[in-house]
Amino acid sequence: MKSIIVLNGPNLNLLGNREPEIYGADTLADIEKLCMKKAVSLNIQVSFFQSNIEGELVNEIQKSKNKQDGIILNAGAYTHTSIAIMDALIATQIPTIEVHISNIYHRESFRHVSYISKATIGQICGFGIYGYSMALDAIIQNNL
Ligand code: CA2
Repeated sequence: MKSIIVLNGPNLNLLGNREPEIYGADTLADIEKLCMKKAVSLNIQVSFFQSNIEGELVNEIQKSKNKQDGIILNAGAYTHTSIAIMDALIATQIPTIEVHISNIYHRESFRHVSYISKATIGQICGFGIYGYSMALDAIIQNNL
């Protein structure tokens, strides 16, 4: 059975508490529930990790090598700054899809740049938490 890890970066643990006009009212627990449901329908295993710390996300990406078949990654604000996360993804060579809840291209110009997209298959943004479910579909359709 294929195994996918869903990684969430800084402040995504706060979802549902603030800025619902941008991120909606759903929480991180709701994202995990949605992914679990999708995983059942796709007959895959899914696991989750969230951290506010860049190095912990790098560690988790490194640990995924030879354990995970794919990564779904919302790196939060590290998307726009982190060469370290980009390098970890390139080093591990695991197929990765980048997800953003909001449409980053409708927002401030500093959010229009993604360092990690250099290391990912593709990006899904602007569809709220359903982007995670779409990413699981896409990574399986991509025939890892
Ligand atoms: O749209 C996304 O998913 C983002 O990755 C979310 C990041 C943001 O820095 C990216 O530019 C786009 C921020 C997540 C912070 O989420 C919060 C949720 C509630 C309250 C405060 C922040």
